[in-house]
Amino acid sequence: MAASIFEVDRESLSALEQRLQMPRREFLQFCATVAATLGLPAGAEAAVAKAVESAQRPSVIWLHFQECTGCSESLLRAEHPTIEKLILDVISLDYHETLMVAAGHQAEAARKDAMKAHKGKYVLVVEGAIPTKENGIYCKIGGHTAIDLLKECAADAAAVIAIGSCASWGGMPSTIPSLAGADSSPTGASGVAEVLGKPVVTIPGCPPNPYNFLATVVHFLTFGALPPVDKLGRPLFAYGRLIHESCERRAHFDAGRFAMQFGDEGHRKGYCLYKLGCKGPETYANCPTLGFNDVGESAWPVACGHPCIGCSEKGVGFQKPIHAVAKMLNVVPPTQYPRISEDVGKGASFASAAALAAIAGAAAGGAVMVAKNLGLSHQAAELEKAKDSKPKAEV
Ligand code: FSX
Ligand code: SF4
Ligand code: F3S
Repeated sequence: MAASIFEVDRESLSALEQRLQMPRREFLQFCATVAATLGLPAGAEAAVAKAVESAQRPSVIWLHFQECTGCSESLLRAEHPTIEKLILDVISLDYHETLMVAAGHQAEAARKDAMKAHKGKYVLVVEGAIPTKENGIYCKIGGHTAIDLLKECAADAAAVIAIGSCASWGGMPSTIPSLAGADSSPTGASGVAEVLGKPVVTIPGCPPNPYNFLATVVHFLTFGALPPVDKLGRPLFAYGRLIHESCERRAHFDAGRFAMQFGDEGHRKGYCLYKLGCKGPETYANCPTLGFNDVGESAWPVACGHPCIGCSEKGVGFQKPIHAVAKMLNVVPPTQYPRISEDVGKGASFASAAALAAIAGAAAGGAVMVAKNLGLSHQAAELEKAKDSKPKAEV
């Protein structure tokens, strides 16, 4: 039988309650949430609780390069349960430029001391992109370029985690300006793996969900290893599925009900945001199932009415225009869509659509229809339709 979370020693739970100043119920809920986020089997929450409760507090060195510090902010500003308490309890944050009191030479000394004391055992977390043009002169800390600092700190690290899209693949600083002739970012902003020339664990997102980072750290504590990742180094528990696969508006996509403009009827009714540029069909992340700000599943960009911009996906976020329609990666859309609002008895019925599809038959015919339906080409018709369907005076 699987171990139960209630088997966790009561005494150690009391000690933990004191240490974290967090009711044990909240702590146990947190362990169950992390175990579920990691996709672990039933009973694994007990192992998570034990690992956190007896945490060896691995030393963490946290570097900041080209970024906005939103990754640290989102991690430390979470409200319920107080994630920062947990994160600061399970790790020993020995160097973090934004949070540490030390400055200048003292800060440099803290980094060197932690690296020496925990050689081969510390976890290196990198936030921000690394500018590589002109030998890295665009980001220097304590007289060293980001390139040199990264290489020096990574050399003796037990694990390297790139947090945020900037550190994962360049993120916002890697945006190519729309200047004539520009084919790369002005500073050559790059991801950690690219600069180190070896794969690292990446937690992309701008900012990433703090639970994805915390769950990765807890996995390291519980199993002594980082979680399984995809070819871009992203933990599969968080980035194994397309957003489009778990989106709550998906039924509208399948039924062909789209918002065509912000504030139109479809938008007000919560229809699919594909035609407003939603990049859910080409972005791998668990935003719809995890949500942000500890308020449940409905707190994420699409639920709030804005298309996903693909902030976590290399080649999509900060690279493709926000309102350009997404590429369908692995989901084939239906070939026939009804209009957003259809009068009874008008337009294509399911049967006639099926007959039409059968006549069109060939894949080529289907592809033309898909292109037509998914493009913005019938926006004008939709607007006309909306005008016609304005409520008429009662008779
Ligand atoms: Fe980048 Fe994180 Fe976006 Fe900001 O720093 S992923 S710009 S949220 O803070 O690195
Ligand atoms: Fe959701 Fe976007 Fe997919 Fe529509 S296109 S179902 S809004 S993820
Ligand atoms: Fe980013 Fe899209 Fe999630 S914009 S936060 S990947 S919904």
